[in-house]
Amino acid sequence: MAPLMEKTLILLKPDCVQKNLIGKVIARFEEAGFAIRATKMIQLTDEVLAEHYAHIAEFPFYPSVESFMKETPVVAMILEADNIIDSLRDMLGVTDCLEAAPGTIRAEWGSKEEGKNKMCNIAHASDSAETAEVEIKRFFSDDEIFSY
Ligand code: FUP
Repeated sequence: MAPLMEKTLILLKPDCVQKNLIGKVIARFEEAGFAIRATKMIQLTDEVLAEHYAHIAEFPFYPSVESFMKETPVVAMILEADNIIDSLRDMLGVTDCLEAAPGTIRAEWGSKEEGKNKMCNIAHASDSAETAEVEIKRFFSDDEIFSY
């Protein structure tokens, strides 16, 4: 694929925070050569979750996702690299931690517990350039984003 400098929005979810894996996950990002352009810890609210997860709002599992995502603060980040949207989602693995390829973050650290395996999956990453643009604006103001 031709190089294309992209930014993506990451949320390190409450299971990542509760398992003390923030440092290990960020180390994987840095080892991959992804530049950290912004980061902060935030407590998610019902309002922001309703926007962020509008595409799953009608599913019966949404209330569980909403309460899980408020269990602890999350770490929001903007990362930048060539083709990072695809490479970061490859590094994470698919949504279901039981199905995620060996070596991916979700296979290694996500929940294998029935009922939690799709929800407690360590991190969110934007799924397209269009989504990344909207999600970056949702969580960060311009003065919180750095290029260096
Ligand atoms: P992803 O892009 O991998 O974060 O996955 P989705 O956008 O499809 O899912 C959004 C959120 O819903 C994720 F946090 C996982 C959760 N989810 C469930 O809890 N159960 C499901 O069956 C599917 C998704």
